[in-house]
Amino acid sequence: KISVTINGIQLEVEPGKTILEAANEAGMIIPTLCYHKDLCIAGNCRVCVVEVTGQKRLAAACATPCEEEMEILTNSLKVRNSRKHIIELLLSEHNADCTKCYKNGNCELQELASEYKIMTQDFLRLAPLKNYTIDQFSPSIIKDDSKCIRCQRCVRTCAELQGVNALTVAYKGDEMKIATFFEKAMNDVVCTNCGQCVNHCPTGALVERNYIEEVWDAIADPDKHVVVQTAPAVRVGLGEELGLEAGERVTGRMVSSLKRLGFNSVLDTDFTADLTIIEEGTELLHRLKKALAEEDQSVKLPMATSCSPGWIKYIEHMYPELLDNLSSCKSPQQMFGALAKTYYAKARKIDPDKIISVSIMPCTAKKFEADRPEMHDSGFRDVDYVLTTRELAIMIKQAGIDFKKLPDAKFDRLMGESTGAAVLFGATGGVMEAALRTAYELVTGREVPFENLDITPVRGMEGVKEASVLIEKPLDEWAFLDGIELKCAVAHGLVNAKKVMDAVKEGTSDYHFIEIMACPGGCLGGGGQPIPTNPEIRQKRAEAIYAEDGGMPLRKSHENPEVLKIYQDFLGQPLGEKSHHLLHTKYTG
Ligand code: HC1
Repeated sequence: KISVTINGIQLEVEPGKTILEAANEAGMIIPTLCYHKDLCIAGNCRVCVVEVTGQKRLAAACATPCEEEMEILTNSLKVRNSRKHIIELLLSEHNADCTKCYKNGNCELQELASEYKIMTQDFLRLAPLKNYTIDQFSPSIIKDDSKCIRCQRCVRTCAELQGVNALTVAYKGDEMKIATFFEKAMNDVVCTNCGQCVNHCPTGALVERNYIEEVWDAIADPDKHVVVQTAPAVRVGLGEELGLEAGERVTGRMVSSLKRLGFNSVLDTDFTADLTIIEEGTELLHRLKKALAEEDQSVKLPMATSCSPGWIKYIEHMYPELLDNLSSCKSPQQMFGALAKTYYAKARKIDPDKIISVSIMPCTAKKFEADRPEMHDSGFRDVDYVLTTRELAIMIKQAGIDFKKLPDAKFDRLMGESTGAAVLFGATGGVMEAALRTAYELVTGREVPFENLDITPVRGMEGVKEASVLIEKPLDEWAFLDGIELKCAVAHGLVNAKKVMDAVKEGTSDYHFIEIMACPGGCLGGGGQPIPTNPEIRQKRAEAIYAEDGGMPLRKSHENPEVLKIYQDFLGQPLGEKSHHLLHTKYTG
C-alpha cells in the first residue's frame, strides 16, 4: 500500500488506484462527466480536477494514479473555481434548453450546473452552435449533437463494450463532433440499436425514441384493447428508476402499476420466453439429429440464440455468411406480439384490429425489432409500441402513482403464467440455462444434472462462458446422443460475441449451442435500463434474477401450464405449421 493525504486525511491505498478511486472510497466525492466505470479512462472533460501539492497544473483525478506521499486537495478554492469555469464552458457550447429536453431531471451536466449554482453565464456563447444535426431516423435512438459535450462516452461504449464502432470523433476545434461514418443517419450505418450509447450518455445527446404519448392515446381510446407484456429484466430494474435500491425485485408492484395505468390486460413476456424454450429446444434437438444421426451437411451447428435484436443486427452486418446458424425462433417479444393478435384475440373474442400490443423492454433495439418487416405474421404489426424500462417509469410518475406504496398484483391469465426458467432470460447465460433444463429432460426423461437446477457455469459476468453436459442413457428416440457431450458457449456484449463468432467462422469451435446477448450482463444491462448501469448494478440485478427464479414454484419451461395449453388449444405441436408461421422467421440481412 502507499500513503496519500486527501484533504488533510491520511489514507493507505492500493498502488495503481487513481485519485478519483481513492477519494471516492474514503467518502470524498469528486464530480465526473467523461468517466464511467464501464469504460477506459479518457480524462477529457476535466470536471474532476484536483490540486496536487507541488504541481502547478490541476490534475484530472480520474486519470492520475496516486503516488507515495501525494498531498491532494479535492475541494480547495482553486479547485472549486476551476470546476465551475469548466462547467460554464461546457454549458456555453451546449443547447441548455433544459425544460424542453427529454433528459431533463436525469442529466449529469444539469446536475452539476445545479450543484455549482451556475446562475450567470460568464462565458457568453459567441456564436450559434456550430455543425450540429439532429438525427431522428432510427426507430430506437435520437441523436442530437446540440446537447453533446464531447465526453466521448458513447464512442468508447460503442468501441469497447460492443466492438461496433458506429460512432467516432469527427472534425477539429469548435467543429468537433461525434459522428457516424460520413455522417449518415444512425439507421444507415452499422449501429445495432442496442442503446448502450444512450445508457452511457451523460446528457440528452443520445436518447431513446419514446412512444409515451402514443401509448397514453391508445389507453385513452375506448375503441382499443391495450395489451401489455413485460420483459424478464424489467422487474429487476424498474425500481431503481422509482427510488428503490438496485436489485430490488418489483414484479408485483410493476403489474399493479400497469393495471393502474389503464392497460386492459397485463401479461408477461416470460410466458413466451417459456414458449421460446420449447420451440428453440426442439429446434436444437432436430438440428442435432440431422447433423449427427443423419449426417446432413446442410444443417448448421452451432445453433445460435436469436432473441436479442441487437445481436441479430450485428450478425447481419458482421457475419452474414453465418445467418443460417441462427435459430429460426423469433424473440419472445415478437412471439408474444404475433400471439396477442391471433391466439389471445380469438380466445378473448376481440377483433385483432382493435388490439394495441405494447411491450415494456429493457432494450432500445426491441423498438427496431418490432419495426422490422418480418414482424407482421399475425396479419397486423405484431407489436405496436415498445417502451423501455425508463419510459414506463416516466408514465408511472406522470400518473401520480406512489410506486413504493403499491400492493403486489398478479399478471392476467392466458399469456401471463411463467416459470423460473423464463425469468433467467434477463441475465447473461439465462437462455442457455433455461434451454438446458428443458432439452436435457426431453432427451433423457431426467432433470439436468446440476444441483438445484442451477447451471452455474453459465452464470456470472465473464465475457465468454462455456459449459458442457454429458448426455447419458437418453430415451430411445434420442439414442444417437448417448455419450455425447453437449458443448455450449455464452457471450454477452458484442465485443465478446465477436470472439465466439470468429471461432465459429474459422471452424475452430466445437460448440453445439451458443447464446449471445448484445448487452453486457444480458438484458438486465440493456440500453433501456435505468441510468446509471454499471458493473455493481448489473451484479445486483443478476442476483435478483436468480432469486426470482429460485422462488418460483415451477422452474422448467416445459412445465408451464399455459404453454401446455397453447399447444393443446392452438399451436398443435412445437415446430408445427402454426408455430412455423407465427413464431419463426428467417433473417436474410
Ligand atoms: Fe430480453 Fe428476451 S430476455 S431479449 O433480454 O429473449 O429486451 O428482459 O424481453 O424478447 O423474454 C430484452 C429481457 C426480453 C425477448 C425475453
